[in-house]
Amino acid sequence: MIRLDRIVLREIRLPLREPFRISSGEMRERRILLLELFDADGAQAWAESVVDDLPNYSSETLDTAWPTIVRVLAPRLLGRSVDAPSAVHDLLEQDVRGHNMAKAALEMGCWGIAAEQARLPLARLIGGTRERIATGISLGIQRNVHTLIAKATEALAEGYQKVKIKIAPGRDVDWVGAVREAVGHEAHLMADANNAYTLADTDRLLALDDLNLMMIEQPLAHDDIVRHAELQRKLRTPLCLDESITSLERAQDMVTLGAGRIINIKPGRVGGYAPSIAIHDYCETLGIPVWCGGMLESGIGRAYNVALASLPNFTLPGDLSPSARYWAQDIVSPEWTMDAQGTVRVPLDRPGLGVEVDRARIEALTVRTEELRA
Ligand code: OSB
Ligand code: MG
Repeated sequence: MIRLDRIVLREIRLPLREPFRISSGEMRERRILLLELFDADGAQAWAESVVDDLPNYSSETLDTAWPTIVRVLAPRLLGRSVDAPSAVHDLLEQDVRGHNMAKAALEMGCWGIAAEQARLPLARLIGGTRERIATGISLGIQRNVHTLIAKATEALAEGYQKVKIKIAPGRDVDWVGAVREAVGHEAHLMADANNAYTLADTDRLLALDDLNLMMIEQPLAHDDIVRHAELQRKLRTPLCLDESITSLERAQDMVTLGAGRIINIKPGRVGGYAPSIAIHDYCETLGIPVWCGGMLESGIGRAYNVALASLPNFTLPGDLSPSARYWAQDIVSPEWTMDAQGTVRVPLDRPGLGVEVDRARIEALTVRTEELRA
C-alpha cells in the first residue's frame, strides 16, 4: 500500500555536453523537474518529469507541470491510501486533461516507492525479463553532413545497435543517404523528423525508402494519426509514432488506421508506467515491436526507462545512451554506461532504481524547491 505524506519538487539545471538540435528547436541546458516522494511508512523515491523549458516537443513545460503537480495532482495522492502503484494513473487521470509528463513523474515515483517497499529492483517489480537492454543513439541535427557522418560512424564503432538521425527539410534524404553510403547497407539506421513534414512532402519522404532505414519516426504533425496512415500506405519503410501516441487509445488508433508499425514508448509522454505497460502488452499481442524513447533524462529518469525497457516486447534498441553522452557528470552513481556490445545493464543487484542518487550534487544544482505535505 502507498500513502504519501510528503512530496518535494525541485528544479535543477544541468548543462548538456553538446547542444541537441531537433527540427523544432535546440536544447543546450536541461531544466529538470525532480520529485522526491515520501511514504508514511518511511519508504522514499526520486522521480523525474521529462518536461523542459519550451513547448516544442509537447505542449507541456516545466512551468506548466510545476503548478499542476502542486495544485491539482499531488493533493490527490497526499494522505490517501492507494492499494498499488498500478492504481495511481487512474486517480490522476480522472477529470484532468493532458499534463501527461506531470502525471507520469508522480505515477512513476509511486512505482519507485513500491519497489523500495518490496525490496525489489524496479525492473523485477514490473515483470521485466531482460537483463541487458540494446542501446541506440539519437544524433541531433548537425552543422553539416560531414559532422553527421563522423558522429554516426563513431557511434557504430562504439557499439551502438541503432543510430537515429534527426532530420528536417533540406537535411534529410541527402544527409541520411551520405551516412548510409559511409556506414554500409546493413548498419541499423533510422530517421526522426519530429513533425517537420506534411503530406505535401510525400515525394521527399518516399525518397527515404531507398535507404534501408529500420523506421521513420513521426514525420507528420505531433497529434496526427490519419495522415500518417495515408503516408504509411505509400511508404515501404515502417513508420514509428512518438509524439502522437499519448495513451493506449492512440496506440489502438494507430493500429486500426495503419498509421505506423512500430511504437516508441516514452513513459513521460503517455502519463506513466501503467499506460506504458498497457501499450507494451497491447502491442505484444499484435506482434508490434516497441522500444523505449528518451528525453535527455538525467540518471534518475533513465533508471525508470531502463527498468521499463526490460519488459519482453521492447525488442528494438532504446534511446538509452550512457550518462557521459549527455552530461559532464550525472546526478546518480554509478553513472549509466554502455558496454562494447551496445547494451546497458539492468541493475538487478539492488532494490528500487538501482542507482545511488547524489543528493549533494542535486542540492548544488537546485534553483528552486517546494515542499508539499499531507
Ligand atoms: O523525438 O525522440 C525524440 C529528445 C528530446 C525531444 C524529443 C526526442 C529526443 C530524442 C533524445 O531523440 C533521445 C535521448 O534521450 O537520447
Ligand atoms: Mg522522436
